[in-house]
Amino acid sequence: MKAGDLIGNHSRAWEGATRHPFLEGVRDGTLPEGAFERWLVQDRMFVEEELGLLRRLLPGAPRRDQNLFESGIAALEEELGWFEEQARRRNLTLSARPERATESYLRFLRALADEPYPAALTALWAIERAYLEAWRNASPGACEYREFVEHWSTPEFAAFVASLEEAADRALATGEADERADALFLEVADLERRFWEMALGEGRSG
Ligand code: MP5
Repeated sequence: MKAGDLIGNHSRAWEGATRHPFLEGVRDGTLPEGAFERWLVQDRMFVEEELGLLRRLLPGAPRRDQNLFESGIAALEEELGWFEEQARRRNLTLSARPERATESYLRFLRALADEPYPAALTALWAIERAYLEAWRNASPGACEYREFVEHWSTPEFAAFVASLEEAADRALATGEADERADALFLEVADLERRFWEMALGEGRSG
C-alpha cells in the first residue's frame, strides 16, 4: 500500500477532515465570535504534544528518516513560539483546559509512538497532510486570518509533507503494517473533523 492511496480509499472521512464550515468561516471572515481564538488556544496544545511525539519517534527511526524528524522538531519549536506570540497579541490565556476533542487527540498522539513505525509515520503524514489541504481550502482567507492560511500553504511545508509521504511509502513497503496504518489514518481523519467542530463550539466540555 502507498500512503497516498488512503485518501482516495477513505474520501468521505478525508473530506470531513479537510473541508469544514470552520474553514469556510476562515475564508470568508464569517466565523462566529470566539471560534478562531478557541482553535488557536487548543491547537497550541496539539502542537506541543506533537513535538513530544516527534522526539519520541526520532531515536527508533531508520537513519535515513532521522533528518526528517530533526527538521520537523525544529519547525515545531518555531511554530510553538509563533502560536504563543499570536496568543499574546490577542490577549488569550494559554492556560485554558483542553476541550474534549483536544483531549482525544492528545491521547492519540501520546499512544502513537508505541505503534509499528510504518503505521505511526503514516499517521503523522496524515496529520500534516490534513492541515495542508484544510488551510488550502480556506485560501486566501479573510485578512484577519490570512497569516494562518499562509503558514500552512508555504512550499516548504508542502515539501515537508511530501517527504513524510515518501518516508511512509518506504516504511510501508513490506506490507506488514498496512492494516494498522489504515486504521490510524481513519482515526486521524475523525480527530481532525472533531477538532474543527470543537473550534466552532460543538461538542464542548467544561
Ligand atoms: C496540525 C495541527 C498540523 N497543528 N493541528 C491539528 C489539529 N492537526 C494538524 O501540524 P503542524 O505540525 O502544526 O503543521
